[in-house]
Amino acid sequence: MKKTALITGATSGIGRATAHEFAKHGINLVLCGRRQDRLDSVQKALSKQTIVHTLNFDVRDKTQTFEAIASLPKAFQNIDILINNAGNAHGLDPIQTGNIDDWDAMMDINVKGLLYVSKAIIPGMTERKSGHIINIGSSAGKEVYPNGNVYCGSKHAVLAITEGMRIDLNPFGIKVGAINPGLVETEFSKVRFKGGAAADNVYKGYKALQPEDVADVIYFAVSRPAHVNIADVLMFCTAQASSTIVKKEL
Ligand code: NDP
Ligand code: 8X3
Repeated sequence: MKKTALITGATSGIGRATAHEFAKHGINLVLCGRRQDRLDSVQKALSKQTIVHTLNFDVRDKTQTFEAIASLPKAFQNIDILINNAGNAHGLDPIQTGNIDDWDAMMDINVKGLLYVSKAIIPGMTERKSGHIINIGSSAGKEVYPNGNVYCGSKHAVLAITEGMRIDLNPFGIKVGAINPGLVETEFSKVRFKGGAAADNVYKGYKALQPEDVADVIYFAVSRPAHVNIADVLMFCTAQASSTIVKKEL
């Protein structure tokens, strides 16, 4: 029986690469994001390999989130795998000068959005007594770095929520885990620095993780035997030793 995965943030970066990886393995896909043109192009690219349904909603908006997931056609309603990936950093500022709209965005998207999507999907999983949830955390969820304050807080919350989910969903045989990458070359820094020049330098002078590297690990986690749950993964590129130590050759 083919499995169905719902991936948030499938229009870019890690989410899109995961959609490609899952499609290669014939997993049915529900791809989510806000940019319809991107959803259309990913759907077009992957429809040759598997069946794909797209949902356009903002995870910050709980009504939109619940309505979108409730609208799934029958063939896509039973979500076996949930990849809670949508999220970003907004800004990189000391706490005393941080921007409140950036703080709202990070807590609303990375934390509350993950909760809304999970709340819409988990009842089906508990009813069927099966399922697999992978939350995309970050090395920023394990270690706080200068000016990372609220983004790190949002990713620490993702890790705490992941543990809580694993405990509460244990009686239902639902697997829950977190994949926590360090620097990955995606649109992440363009969003963090609002398209500013600072984004251009983030991945210079070393080979950062590529979104496909993270997608490989996500697929590894979802393809383990039924009795194996990959609970927590921290992954860095070779040049990175911690949030603040990156060997660069400039
Ligand atoms: P990208 O910016 O490339 O992708 C972010 C994705 O999230 C997009 O598909 C975007 O879709 C979606 N998204 C953002 N905001 C919303 C929203 N309000 N509602 C719905 N979807 C939203 O970044 P990455 O691929 O790098 O990031 C994916 C995840 O990985 C994030 O949770 C990030 O924190 C985490 N991460 C990233 C690392 C990195 O260095 N890149 C390292 C560690 C973790 P759209 O704009 O179409 O809505
Ligand atoms: C993204 C990695 O180091 O920019 O979560 O926080 S970092």
